[in-house]
Amino acid sequence: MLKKITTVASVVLLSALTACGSGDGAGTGSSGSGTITMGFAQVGAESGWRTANTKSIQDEAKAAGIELKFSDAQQKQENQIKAIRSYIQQKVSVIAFSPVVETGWDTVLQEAKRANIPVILTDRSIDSDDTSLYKTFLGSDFVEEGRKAGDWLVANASGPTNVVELQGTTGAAPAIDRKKGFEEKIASKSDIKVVASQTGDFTRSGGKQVMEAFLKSQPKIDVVYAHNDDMGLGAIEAIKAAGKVPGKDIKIITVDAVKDGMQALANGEINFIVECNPLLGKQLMDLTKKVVAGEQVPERVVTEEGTFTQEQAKTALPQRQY
Ligand code: GYE
Repeated sequence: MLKKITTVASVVLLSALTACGSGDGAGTGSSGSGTITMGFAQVGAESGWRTANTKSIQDEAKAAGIELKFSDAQQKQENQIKAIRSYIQQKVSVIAFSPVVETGWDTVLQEAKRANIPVILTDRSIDSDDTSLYKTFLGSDFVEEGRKAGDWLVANASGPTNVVELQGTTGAAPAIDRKKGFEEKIASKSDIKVVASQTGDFTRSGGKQVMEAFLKSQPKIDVVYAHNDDMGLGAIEAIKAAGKVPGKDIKIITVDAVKDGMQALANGEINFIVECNPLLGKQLMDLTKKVVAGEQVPERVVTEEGTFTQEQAKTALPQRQY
């Protein structure tokens, strides 16, 4: 349907070497027919971002002639581990996945390593000391995204400002890092305070529910910082239901910049969005081909992204692809 942007990211070479020091490559790396097979263990279908990410991976696998085995873990680590084990059994050429949470991956990734199947992390990373468990990590700098959100608030807040935070999935890299980067920046202004912070699981319904509770328990809320658009959109519903005006009575900052978020920004209901680009499919397939060919790949590939104000959203919306 839609053509993919191919210039979404820049390659940052933190190291000229692959993350795997052993240099054992991908084995034969392809099935008997010579076709590369990829087992992809997706997080779930929790947000507009995820929908766009899944489509990008499916479209670009097709375009690259890579046979894709795709699974949706419904935001549960145990499901992702099961999917990875089944890909090992099926002897795929490459396993790629977006880890729902940061920790608890070493055992299953050691199994993949023993089977000589290379692993590529995409979108979210893992927290492990053993960098030989994966070849490369392709995705955004989530701490930087949090910093951009914090910078905007520091520049735009006037007087004592009470913030409520809607966190992403507990234990997920983007939830941990977006919180961290934001806190780092607002620390410079003592009158900006996070008065409540809770997970909305990156979903619209989660954001709505948590915001309803915040509106009841917090006497003064000036700003919502939501770790993604979907939770921000859920918060908008809760704010309206409480008889307040989103974007005016309560300002809203989100991350992602998917179409629904950008529309709300252009309409004045969200005040600022930090972009996080989901179109990782093309780069993932390029990296996969290199890894299978035994070529060296950078250990980290960072996605390039910006931010949007309400005026910028109005201009960008007609060309927005997702
Ligand atoms: O921001 C959120 C999704 O991991 C970057 O996951 C991704 C995040 C994205 O559910 O909308």
